[in-house]
This record gives sequence, C-alpha cells and structure tokens, in this order.
Amino acid sequence: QADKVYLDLCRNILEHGTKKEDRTGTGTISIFGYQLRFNLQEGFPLLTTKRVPFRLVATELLWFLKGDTNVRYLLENNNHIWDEWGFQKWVESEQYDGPDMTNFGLRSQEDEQFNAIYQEQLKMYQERVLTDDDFAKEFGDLGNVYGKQWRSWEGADGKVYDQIQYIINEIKRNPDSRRLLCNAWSASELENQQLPPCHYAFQFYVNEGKLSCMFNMRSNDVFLGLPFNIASYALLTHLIAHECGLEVGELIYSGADVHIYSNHVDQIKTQLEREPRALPTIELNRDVESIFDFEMKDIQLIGYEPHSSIKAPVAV
Ligand code: DHF
Ligand code: TMP
Repeated sequence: QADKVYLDLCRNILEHGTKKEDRTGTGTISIFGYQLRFNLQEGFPLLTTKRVPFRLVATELLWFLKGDTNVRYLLENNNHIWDEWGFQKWVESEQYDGPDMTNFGLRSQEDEQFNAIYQEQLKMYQERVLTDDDFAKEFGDLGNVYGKQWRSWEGADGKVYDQIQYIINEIKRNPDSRRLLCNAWSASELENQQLPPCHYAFQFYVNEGKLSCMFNMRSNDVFLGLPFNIASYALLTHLIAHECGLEVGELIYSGADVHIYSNHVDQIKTQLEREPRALPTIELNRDVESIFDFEMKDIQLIGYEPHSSIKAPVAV
C-alpha cells in the first residue's frame, strides 16, 4: 500500500512532469502539488520495493529531537546522509586551502580523477569533525537547521521556544487543538542555514484516540529524499503517540515542487517493475516514557524484507 501510492507518484511525474532546471545543475522532471496518505495502522510505511536504510532514518530523527545541528553526532552514529552539506561549508570557508572543490557534487560524478581527490578531502573532513572539537564546532554545524528550529526556536522577543514540547503538552492537555504545529521555516534564518528546510512544517491531529500527522515539503527529491521523509514522520508520529498514550492514525504528505532528478530516472524505472511486499511494523521500548529519551536500541523494526537497494548520486 505504501509502495503503491509512492510508485503512483513516480509514474505520475514520469508521465505528466515537465523538465525543470535546478540549483544543483542536475536537472529534474517536476510537478507542483501532490498529496499522499498512509494509514499507519496498516504497517510502518518503509518502502519495500527498494531497501531504505531505517537506521539512518531513525538516527537522523533522534538528532533532530536532540536539538542537534552538528553532523558530528551523525558521524558518530555512522550516518553520512548530511556529510556533503557540512563539507560544503568547510570548503567554501576562508580557512580551507586544499584542492579546489568548486561544484564538487557534479564534478565528482563526471570526473574520475577529481572524485578520488574529493573522496580524500571528504575523508579528512569527517576525521576532523570527529576528533577536533573546535573544527567540529565551526564546520560540523549546519546552522539553524531542523534541530534548532524544532527545539529552540528563537523568537523576536529573544526567548527560546521548544515547539516539540509544546505539541506534546498540548496533545495531553487539549487534544482537540488545531494548533499542534511545528514550523521550521524562518525568513530571518535562511542565511544561517546550510540548506533551508525542505520539510518545513508539520501538524498533528487527534481524533478517536488516534494521532495523525501531516507534513509539508516545499521541495522533494522523490527517489532519495521522499522514502526517508515518509519513514521519518511515521516514526515521529509513533514516538509522540507512544508518549501521549494514543494509537497511530494517518500520515499525510503534502509536497510542492516534487521532482525526479534526471540521473535517477533509470533507478525509478527499475523500482517500478518490482512487486511490493508486506510492510514491516515498529515496536518501541515501553519503559521509555519521554520521546527525548529514546535511543536507537529502543526502536525495533520488525519484519522488513525489502527488495535490494538501488544506488543513486545525491545532488548537492
Ligand atoms: N539533497 C538532495 N538533492 N536530495 C535529498 O534527498 C537530500 N536529502 C538530504 C539533504 N540534502 C538533499 C537529507 N536526507 C540520502 C537520503 C536522505 C538524505 C540525504 C541523503 C541518501 O543518499 N540516501 C541513500 C543511502 C545513503 C547511505 O547509505 O549512506 C539511499 O539510497 O537511500
Ligand atoms: P533546494 O533547496 O534547491 O530545493 O534543494 C534541496 C533538495 O533536497 C531538493 O531536491 C529536495 C531535497 N530534499 C528532500 O527531498 N528531502 C529532504 O529531507 C531534504 C533535506 C532535502
């Protein structure tokens, strides 16, 4: 079911999407405006038509929930999905004096020789973030991205607001609220973010003892980003339902510029030929009460037997 609606979206883009250039210089096929719905009672919506690395989804979400914005935590957990954006900050800084890394994302795909040099520099960057505190503080930090906006939003009044705690308190006290919302988009922060939020807002809804979530994306990489984004918000809904003593309801995705990168089209076509399998389920450690205390070991994915993974380059 989760795979079906996802693959329908892919087919829709391939059939009705139009060519659109983009910031990264890769080129996309794009549509504007699309909604997906997942009934979380029917299973955990982790795609089965390719392997989606759940551990990376979960450690990224725990990183957001800690309020952390530094890739050091991700590296310590062997999660490399944000490396390119930290590395970009480093090589564009005045202190970087290694080989020219201009446009490293595209060049590393096209130029074998450059790729070797890039991989070497990237490795040095990762090593320094892990071992050098001052370096990590300056160049491992992605700026005021999700973790900061979710947990310590800075108001015009100079005060700091925890949007996740607010949501949890309100769900417990006033579940009919229509203000169970977290906003990551801030006009005044765009310059201080290595990548302005793609999933920029989400809202919860409680009815008949079930917790539903709707999340909004201004821009969505359908092949690499979207399977992660669906699983991440599904997990967040499970975690909040767990703390608030609710069942899970529906997950609703709302995307604006929904695109397939030109160098992902063959991979999508491969995936479209595959038969969806049964969805896994999720089990959370009952002994953990606060969602802020969850660790990877408290989150179990059960019965995940996907088709093999499909590799694709990420556009930087
Ligand atoms: N930029 C772009 N162009 N697309 C994105 O999806 C994206 N996502 C970001 C940051 N910037 C982005 C954060 N999330 C991967 C998945 C999610 C993600 C970043 C990267 C990714 O590359 N996934 C691979 C596996 C990577 C691995 O095993 O390390 C995949 O096959 O799903
Ligand atoms: P943009 O800032 O020019 O829109 O580029 C961001 C790209 O990253 C775009 O392809 C969307 C993609 N993306 C996702 O699809 N999901 C995510 O969670 C993130 C962070 C990025």
